[in-house]
Amino acid sequence: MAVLEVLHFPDARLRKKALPVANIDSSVKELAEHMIETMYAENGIGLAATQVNVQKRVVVMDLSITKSEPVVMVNPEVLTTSGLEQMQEGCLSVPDVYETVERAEKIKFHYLTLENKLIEQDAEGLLAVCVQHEIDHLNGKLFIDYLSPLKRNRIAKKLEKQEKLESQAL
Ligand code: GNR
Ligand code: NI
Repeated sequence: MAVLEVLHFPDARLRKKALPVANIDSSVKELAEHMIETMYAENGIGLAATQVNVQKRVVVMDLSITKSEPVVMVNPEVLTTSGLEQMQEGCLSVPDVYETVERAEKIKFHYLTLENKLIEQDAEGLLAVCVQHEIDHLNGKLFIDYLSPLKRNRIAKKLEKQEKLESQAL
């Protein structure tokens, strides 16, 4: 297993659109393993392949308190939505930024497991937010895209400055 590097906004690679997985082969299984380890190492509740510079539609998630129930979602898709809800979001690719985003309150979604089984599920609350957040990543979209351009530019400046300082400290 390995902890992969997580790309940070405004890295242009976060804007690439991931391609559907045609075959759930050993490379996809290995990617999922590495992504789970990376998610735990970074204390995230979810991670999309785009964030580790892989353009495949693979997401991992673990909303359990014990961090012992990883879920791998291949080719996840939202099927239907209802309602709107605001929630404070964060992102491993936008460190230390927490902002309120409005999304669908309830969703029906589906995905393939690593065993190639199609799972259809209803979600609300944090799971619904997380699924929408991760599918956005696969489409090259970030939660800060829902904010005003002024706010987003301020965040870009702040993160660029921070990365510069961190690279000097090494
Ligand atoms: O760890 C994460 N927490 C989180 C909190 C609120 C809404 C979405 C998220 S996802 C985020 C991990 C991440 O960046 N996934 O892409
Ligand atoms: Ni994210």
